[in-house]
Amino acid sequence: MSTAYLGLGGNLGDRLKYLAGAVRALNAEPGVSVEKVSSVYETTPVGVVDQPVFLNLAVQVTTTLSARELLTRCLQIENNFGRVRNERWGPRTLDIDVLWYDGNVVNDPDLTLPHPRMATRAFVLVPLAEIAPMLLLEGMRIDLRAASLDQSGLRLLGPFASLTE
Ligand code: GSY
Repeated sequence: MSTAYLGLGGNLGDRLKYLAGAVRALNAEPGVSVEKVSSVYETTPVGVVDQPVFLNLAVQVTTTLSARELLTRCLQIENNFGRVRNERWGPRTLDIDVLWYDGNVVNDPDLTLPHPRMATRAFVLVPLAEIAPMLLLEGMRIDLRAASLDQSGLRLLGPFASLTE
């Protein structure tokens, strides 16, 4: 059994409904069990800034799938939620990034682990620090790394369960 952390986000349509549906869909995947879900944050877009604000959260899963199989299932769930891949950094109904998988380091064209941009993104690290504060990224605890980032673009909406029940 492996442990993985995923970052979820979206900035089109009923963002909360898509996030809730994605968490449910992940948990319904054979070989995947969602163990922890962070709070939901509304976050200012990073990269292409002229687009709607995002909702972001992080989840911990345990899984019997390989990292690549898990990535494939995440891409399938994105597609099922109407994700259309137009612009690389553009708006999307749902994005699911595999952030970390058992501490594995992978540098393949289709999969990079840990996720290459997670260390500098407050919209990834702040939710992740809630559910995995002691996780080490390049030898530094996630919660300390998150605390060192500018969090002015983040607004805590509340616990996932209370927003989606
Ligand atoms: O990498 C995920 C998609 N994405 C996001 C996001 O999820 N949240 C925020 N705040 N900005 C983003 N820019 C991109 S691309």
